[in-house]
Amino acid sequence: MGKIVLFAGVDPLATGESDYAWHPLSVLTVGTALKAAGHEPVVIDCQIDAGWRQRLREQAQGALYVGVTCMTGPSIGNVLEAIDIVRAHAIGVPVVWGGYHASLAYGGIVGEGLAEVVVRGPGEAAAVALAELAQSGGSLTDTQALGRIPNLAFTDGRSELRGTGLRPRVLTTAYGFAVDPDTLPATDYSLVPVEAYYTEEVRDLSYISSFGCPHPCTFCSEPQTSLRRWKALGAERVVTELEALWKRYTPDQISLLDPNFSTNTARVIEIVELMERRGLCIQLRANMRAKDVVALARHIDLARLRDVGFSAIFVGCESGSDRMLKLMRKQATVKDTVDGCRMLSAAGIVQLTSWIHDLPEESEEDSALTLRLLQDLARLPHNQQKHHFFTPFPATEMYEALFGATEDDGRTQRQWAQSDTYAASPLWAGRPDFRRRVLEELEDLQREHPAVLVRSLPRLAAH
Ligand code: B12
Repeated sequence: MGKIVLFAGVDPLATGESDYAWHPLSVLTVGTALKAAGHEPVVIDCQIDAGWRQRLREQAQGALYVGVTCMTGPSIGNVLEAIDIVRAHAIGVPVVWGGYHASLAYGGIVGEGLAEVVVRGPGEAAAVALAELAQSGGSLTDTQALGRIPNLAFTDGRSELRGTGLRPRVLTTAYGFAVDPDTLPATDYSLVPVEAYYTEEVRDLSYISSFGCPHPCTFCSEPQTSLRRWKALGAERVVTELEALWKRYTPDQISLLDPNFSTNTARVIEIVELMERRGLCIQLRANMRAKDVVALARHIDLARLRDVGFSAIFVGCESGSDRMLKLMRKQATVKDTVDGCRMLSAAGIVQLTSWIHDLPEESEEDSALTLRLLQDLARLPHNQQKHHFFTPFPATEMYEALFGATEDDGRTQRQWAQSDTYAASPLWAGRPDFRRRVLEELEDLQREHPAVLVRSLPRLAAH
């Protein structure tokens, strides 16, 4: 069985988004599937490996393929550098690009000839099928063989008229999202040196228990990747795995990176009850919608969540204007945000709220409503806020309303690498005066409540 090199390009330390490294679940899940199928995955993560370029140069030689992954934004630059290394030092070794950015901007990647194959969406089965194809002497440019593997994009070398000109023709295979995750093996963390991600201040371990999201929010890419479906590991398995990870790797917190951990409130309650029955208290952080928090509180005292370890809940609030929430199809109201935050606060749980400013069509009045709400929430115990300026992400409804179909936009990956919600992206500078005014108000808020604004404020575009 052959070697597959998996390169993780997301580097929040380099961009200042985080002061600790995050375990790269994207390549861990794919690597786990490859290992379970008898292959030899080698993970290279630029976050924790300063010598990654040299290691990649050596490891890529003789690999069945090199898989790369990243999100839209600066980490694309790392992936492009990794691809250059493979092309220069492992001639003939194919490149397979998967993950969030590739799933959304696959047309551009294939069109630029950066990867032989793009894997769209869930990648475990495709990664194994590609390894088997390469192992059996097949080629990752054999369009007939590729055509039999779901979730791929590639070119047959022909050209077609797209957008403003002739581009390589992009072929895609059927897109599947609905594999039962309970059939997947438990993520094999031994593929990375888990403790190398810990710092003196925090020993954080990443874990994921469910995939996809049923909501149609227009700024978010999840509706495109999950097709608004949701699938989850059963409560019993989640609790058993969390307990094992807690004991084996002794983190001081586990981050549940589900797009929306609370999609099924009955599952959340089952998890809490199982943890209670097993006498567990594991420090947990999770994403929940405010509306789900309110729904949960109808069936369970939120203090029970806190008592089994739920210490911080990330809540995507986005705006304090119902008009904007409706426009972005958030399927929730400002009242949900207020109620959800108050309930978490009363239970002693930190609310890590996230906000988007200068949305398209956002008026001064909408913005004033948001700023007023921020003031109110900042007075709640355990309220924290993270602020972003709107940046359109590929294939989202909002991006396509502004620029037309992502597949035809002609953007290069170098251009996409400039996408950034903190440092003002040249892809979308927004309204500078609007942003300046919001920043002034946020600076006032920060002076008044320094502990509430957890990250540095977003920056304006440089002129
Ligand atoms: C954890 C996380 C982070 C962590 C990343 C940690 C890390 N080392 O990976 C941090 C906090 C750093 C982060 C940052 C950002 N994030 Co983020 N993040 C997430 C989150 C919560 C979970 C991602 C995850 O690990 N999923 C679990 C894994 C298993 O899923 P996966 O990566 O998709 O992998 C599967 C497939 O894609 C595929 N696959 C993946 N890679 C590969 C590779 C190969 C070779 C193959 C074959 C297959 C394959 O197979 C896997 C298994 O099925 C998501 C999800 C969400 N909806 O909220 C957002 C999300 C991915 N992030 C998002 C955004 C917008 C960002 C930021 C751009 C925000 C910003 N600051 O502007 C930054 C960019 C970071 C950077 N520097 O590039 C968006 C994605 C937008 C996009 N177009 O990429 C999401 C979807 C959130 C949202 N709803 O908008 N993020």
